[in-house]
Amino acid sequence: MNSNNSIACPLDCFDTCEASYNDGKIKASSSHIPTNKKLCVNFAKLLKEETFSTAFYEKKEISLKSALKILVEKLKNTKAVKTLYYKGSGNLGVLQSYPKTFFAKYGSVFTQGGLCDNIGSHALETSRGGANINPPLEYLINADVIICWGRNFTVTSSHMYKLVKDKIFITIDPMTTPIAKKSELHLQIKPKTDHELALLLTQMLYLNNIEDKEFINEHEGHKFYELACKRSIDSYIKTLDLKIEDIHSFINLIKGKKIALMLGLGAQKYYEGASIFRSIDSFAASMGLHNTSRSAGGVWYLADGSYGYEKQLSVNPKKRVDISCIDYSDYDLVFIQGGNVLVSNPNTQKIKEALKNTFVVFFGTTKNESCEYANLIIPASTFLEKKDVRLSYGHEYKSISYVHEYNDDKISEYNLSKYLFEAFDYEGLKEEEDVFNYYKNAKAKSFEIKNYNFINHFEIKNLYEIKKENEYFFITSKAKNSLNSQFTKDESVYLHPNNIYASAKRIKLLSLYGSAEFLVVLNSDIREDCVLCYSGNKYANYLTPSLSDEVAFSAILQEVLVRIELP
Ligand SMILES: Nc1nc2c(c(=O)[nH]1)N[C@H]1C(S)=C(S)[C@@H](COP(=O)(O)OP(=O)(O)OC[C@H]3O[C@@H](n4cnc5c(=O)[nH]c(N)nc54)[C@H](O)[C@@H]3O)O[C@H]1N2
Ligand SMILES: Nc1nc2c(c(=O)[nH]1)N[C@H]1C(S)=C(S)[C@@H](COP(=O)(O)OP(=O)(O)OC[C@H]3O[C@@H](n4cnc5c(=O)[nH]c(N)nc54)[C@H](O)[C@@H]3O)O[C@H]1N2
Ligand code: SF4
Ligand SMILES: [Mo]
Repeated sequence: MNSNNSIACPLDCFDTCEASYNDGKIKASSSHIPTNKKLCVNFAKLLKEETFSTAFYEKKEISLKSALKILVEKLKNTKAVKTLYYKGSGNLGVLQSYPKTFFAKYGSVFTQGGLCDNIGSHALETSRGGANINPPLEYLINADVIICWGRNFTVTSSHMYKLVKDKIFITIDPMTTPIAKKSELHLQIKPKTDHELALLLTQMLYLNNIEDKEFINEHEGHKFYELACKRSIDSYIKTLDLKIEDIHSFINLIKGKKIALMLGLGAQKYYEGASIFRSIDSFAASMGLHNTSRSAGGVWYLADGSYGYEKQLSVNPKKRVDISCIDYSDYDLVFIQGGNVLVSNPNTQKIKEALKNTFVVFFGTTKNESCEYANLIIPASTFLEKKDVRLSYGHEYKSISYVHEYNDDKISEYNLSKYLFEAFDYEGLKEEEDVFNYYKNAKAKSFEIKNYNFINHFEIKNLYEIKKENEYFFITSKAKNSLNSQFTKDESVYLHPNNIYASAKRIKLLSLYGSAEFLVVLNSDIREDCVLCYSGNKYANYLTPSLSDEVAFSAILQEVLVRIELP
């Protein structure tokens, strides 16, 4: 399938598209099933993006050679335990992990947990005996009804959506997303009430006698049902802000049908996000979605794309620090690869202050907000200038990139690692060709879920119980025309037109963790008790907590309530 002219889209996206490169012309692949002859607006922007053409030291242009010398000198004169290695998700190719192998050997502190799917992934791994994997794409195509639960399906995986666009959809989301508008049923629940909905729906499965008795008996699933029965149907309906008719409609739509459940990040961005996620997955298990005798439907999430491969660049750093609570000023040198910490990580104000007090090395392709604080910028080769393999977290099709353009003023992740290994006289760097060929040719183990564990106990502090009248839930999710902090900038806050601040041009949002001003945009797709800022909004994370969740060391970007003031 992959000829030597193929290119993999490097962006952090479910679809993992593939294209071809001929004499500078780029064309979407027709043989890569998810791509299906189309690329997206973000890919088009990536191609037009202005990338670094030189290195910088203290904001002055220098040669790549000088920049690498400064890096080596700095690393040699700094205690390794006082350095931090940070990898963002600007390029998701497998070879992007090469620098990890140097920094682990050198002794840098690494991050643990994540800003993204990690809480949900931890939950699914806990329930499913260690594996977070998706069923084959064919099972999605064979489903009758697709439930989008906290996943902005048409926007964040537009190619996967196009493969199934004519199915019946149900959406569970506090926002009226585009897929909610296309759905037969939209359950517009309050944020952070998904566990309650999962319990209510489980009760209804049993009442309608449509639970998967065989799977439940085999895996002690009755304990989850007992948990579900601790509250009455009426009391769930009240706190969820739904009507009982909605729940009957849900059951009628799924009865006797092949169901695919598309899980997104939405329900897991909270302190007890793992328990919330396990509740949803246990509901799915009660419906029989993990029953191995199925050949249609199942549960999809941001799966571990490398599951079933022998990890080629895995490392074992001596120390790790939670990504959501890094104090950058604890380190004498911070190496940031392919990330925009100032915009993407929680508690922007704290990061801003801390970055001023350390030596920051930025290794990336383009200028971003974090570069403002970089003492040294090392220009990374773009995805057209290096080879790589992309494994997908959305489906089982990988895509391959060969080298199509050349530029000696930049350096690839492999070549930087090679340079550093040599400068430090380290041994053991794996050959780029070997790692590339392994991932290109190896076939991952096939899909299976072993030893399913239903959740049977949790304690969750409900945000709606502590929310005051003048406070709002803070929703922060993905936008169509940007890829996290890359490409289009949207610095607005979105409010429902009935919000008492609807007539203001600008407002200030305040949380326990910080405050910032925003331009106001009105949109009736948002619940009246919520406000929304898209990912990449450079003010959004002034409001979010630098705290980790209960079990996965990960960011809890929506475990926060906000107040509004006029600026
Ligand atoms: N165009 C585009 N595509 C992208 C990205 C991008 O930036 N732009 N980013 C990529 C990345 S990094 C990722 S991780 C994926 C993420 O893809 P998705 O999982 O689709 O990501 P989100 O947009 O964060 O959240 C999904 C939905 O959760 C809803 N939500 C918020 N709170 C709750 C809640 O409490 N309960 C429920 N049920 N729903 C809730 C939001 O309203 C939103 O519609 O997308 C990838 N694809
Ligand atoms: N408020 C809020 N915050 C969020 C989110 C949200 O929904 N709301 N979403 C979170 C999620 S899910 C994620 S995944 C993170 C993403 O956050 P980040 O990891 O910060 O990712 P990006 O914003 O895409 O920044 C990527 C940077 O990588 C660099 N880059 C691109 N290609 C390459 C390359 O080939 N090599 C190197 N070395 N560098 C490259 C570019 O310079 C670019 O600026 O943000 C998280 N933060
Ligand atoms: S849909 Fe995703 S993978 Fe496909 S081209 Fe766009 S950003 Fe890349
Ligand atoms: Mo993400």
